[in-house]
Amino acid sequence: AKFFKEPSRTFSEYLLVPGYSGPDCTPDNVSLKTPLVKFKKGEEPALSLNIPMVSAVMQAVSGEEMACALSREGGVSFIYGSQPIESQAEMVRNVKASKAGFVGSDSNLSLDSTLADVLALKKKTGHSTMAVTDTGKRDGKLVGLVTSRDFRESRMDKNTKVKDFMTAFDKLIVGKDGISLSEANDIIWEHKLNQLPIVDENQRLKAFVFRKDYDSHKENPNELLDENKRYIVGAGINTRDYAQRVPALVEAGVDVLVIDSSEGYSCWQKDTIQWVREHYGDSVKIGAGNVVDGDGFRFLAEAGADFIKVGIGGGSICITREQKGIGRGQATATLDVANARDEYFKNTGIYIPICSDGGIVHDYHITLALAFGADFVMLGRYFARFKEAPNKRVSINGNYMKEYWGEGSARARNWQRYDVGGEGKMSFVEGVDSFVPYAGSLRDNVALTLSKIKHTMCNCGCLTIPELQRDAKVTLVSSTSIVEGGAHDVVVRDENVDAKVQ
Ligand code: MZP
Repeated sequence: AKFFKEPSRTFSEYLLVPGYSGPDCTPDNVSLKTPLVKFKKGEEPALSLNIPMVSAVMQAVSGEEMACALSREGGVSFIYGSQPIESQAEMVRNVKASKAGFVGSDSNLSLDSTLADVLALKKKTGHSTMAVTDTGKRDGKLVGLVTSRDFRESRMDKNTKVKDFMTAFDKLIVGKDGISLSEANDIIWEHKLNQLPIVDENQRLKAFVFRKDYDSHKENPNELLDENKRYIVGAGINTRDYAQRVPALVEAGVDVLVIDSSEGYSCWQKDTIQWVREHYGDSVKIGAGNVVDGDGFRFLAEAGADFIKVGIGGGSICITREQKGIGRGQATATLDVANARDEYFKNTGIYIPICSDGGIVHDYHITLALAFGADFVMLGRYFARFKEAPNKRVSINGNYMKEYWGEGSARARNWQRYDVGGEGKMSFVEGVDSFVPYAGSLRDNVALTLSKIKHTMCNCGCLTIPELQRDAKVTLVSSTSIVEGGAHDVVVRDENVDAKVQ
């Protein structure tokens, strides 16, 4: 056997050492833009992310709502592939048909405006969704949300009023009919929501109430849209049914594919990429993985992958290392693959982005992954906690939790992800079924995470991800200094315990 000289390590074993921060080194000046697919030296990638975060190809994580919410913040979701081809394609189609941009109350639309007014404004602005207030002034009052689907599905008279046709949504979440505006606002503030959908007795959406300070009409500067102001969305595929699945996803408008597999250094991945190239040339973008060393990277790079995912066994719900004894510490794997990527770029002039997938526990792990050479990270547990994830919210001992299960668990039964040829069935589980604490809206949480990443980058004296990859100083920490990193040698104040002044 070949033995690696160094032990494989995880992100928790490292810290960043500050670099010089000049006067321009402020969070506002940090850009987190990063390539999603490969590009030639001197050229721009066909697809980039505005934030270095994508959501995992998992049933518990990446559905339609997640895809819209994450794209709105500048990242991309990969809609899970462990479902029938038609339903996955339908999800992609719905994301592409979803809104892209708001017309706020300054549009002068009101609930009393007619369909003709809305259509005229829609045409003028090119937006497919509109937020409509009851007053035409931005005063935080009742707001309706109108999507293009409402218009398609309805055969309404052009004189129909907005308040009468905002009923065409087919999915819903929270809220109840007959709620007063002040009640709605209380709920919004209590639960730190940005918006509260109001549904009728048939659970169909009637309206949204927005938080008072919610700037519904202002574009998010990170929002990720390609042509026609549509959200960018990805989808996972496998190495068995790609000849049927890929055409359906492409027809639905998918922007980028990824072969979702626990082990990507295989002939099956090469065959899948080749099939895509034969049928679509370079017009369909396809990532591959997962690999954990330079050999795996070079194989998939030669096979034509547009990006390459790194990571085996580090996922929070993953028991692959226990079950099969394969894997590698995520920090070491990322560094090794990043070095192979840089070498490949030097030799060929082609830059292939790499994605560190799984095992991100703290926000600073993302910054470390980038410093270790990742171009972006894929997260499952992190996104599964949000209300936009398709998993159920449950209450356990009075605490809200979200269900989170691995693709290799008996619940997901995604044998294709663990396919090593032979008969198509699951022989043993490689993932668990679990819960994660509910954390509210994606938007609030992602904003906080990005703020931490930007602050850390400023401490390192870096304003871009390539600068961080090049200039970051990283130190290994001893187990004793890890203890020093938390609160220590103090009794942390417990709010439930009274401290009487003596
Ligand atoms: P995490 O963000 O929850 O730590 O890890 C998410 C990643 O774990 C996924 O993107 C995928 O690569 C991997 N995964 C998903 N299901 C399993 C499993 O059941 C798994 N073993 O390892």
